[in-house]
Amino acid sequence: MAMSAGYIPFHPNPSKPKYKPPAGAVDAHCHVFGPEAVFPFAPKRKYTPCDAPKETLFQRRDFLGFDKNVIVQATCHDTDNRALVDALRSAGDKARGVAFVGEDITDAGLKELDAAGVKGVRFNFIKRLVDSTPKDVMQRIATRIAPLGWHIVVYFEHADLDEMGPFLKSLPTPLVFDHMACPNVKEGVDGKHFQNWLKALDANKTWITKVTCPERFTLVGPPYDDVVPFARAIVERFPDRVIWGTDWPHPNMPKEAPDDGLLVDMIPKIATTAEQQHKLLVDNPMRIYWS
Ligand code: 0GY
Repeated sequence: MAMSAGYIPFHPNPSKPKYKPPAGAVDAHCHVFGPEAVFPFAPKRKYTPCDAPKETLFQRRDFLGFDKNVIVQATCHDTDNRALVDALRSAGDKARGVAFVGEDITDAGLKELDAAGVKGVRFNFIKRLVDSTPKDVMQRIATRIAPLGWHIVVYFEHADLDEMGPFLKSLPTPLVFDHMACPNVKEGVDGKHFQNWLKALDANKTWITKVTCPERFTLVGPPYDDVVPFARAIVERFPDRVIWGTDWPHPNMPKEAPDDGLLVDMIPKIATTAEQQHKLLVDNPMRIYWS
């Protein structure tokens, strides 16, 4: 099956980052896609990406100076977690996973994911990526995964916080938010939505956020300096509740695939001390995914 029209494949030869991550650093948000010939994309998918197999992911991990990955199930595979599980089994202790499951998953299915290194499920509220799942279904899934010690990864836009807050607060596990919950750079760090988001993080001590995807939110393009103040404000205020990832292979970029080396070189701009960097890249992801 051909890639979706306009789909931009990942950068073929990223630059070697100048910033060297600390030993044991975790890329806590990345995906595997296919390969389609082995792990076909889901009939329900909203886009068809290029293949982005585990071998390339592991090469990029090593090239960029990382030790481990957290692989997040992407919507193009829907609830078929086989490519994810295969990558986790190949990586051994060097990867953990976040799955996407439906209510129909059996207890044995959950146990198998757990044994492969899955530590959470993803609830995706981004309309261009998924058809919405009723909240009561999500509640029931949450109730079933909580006893496994898993968490829930939430992909939503913090502009929807007022509407979503009560539901999010009702969930029984820690929450890990994708991509800073999608800041609107135009509104600025002092904008109402971003400030409300900071307040929500302050009030909910089991909420963790990824400070990822400047390339999705930038208005000016690489090296994405206009997104730095958002990520930095979060890291400074919540140093123990932030994690970082590349988002390789960068699905659905509108204009260009980011140079992963440039993304790594942003880290010292958003976490400005060695202590903050160690928490962001090692201590926090290890606590959430490896303990
Ligand atoms: C991301 C972001 C996107 C896609 C997916 O599951 C997905 O298909 O997550 C996106 O298009 O914003 O997390 O990589």
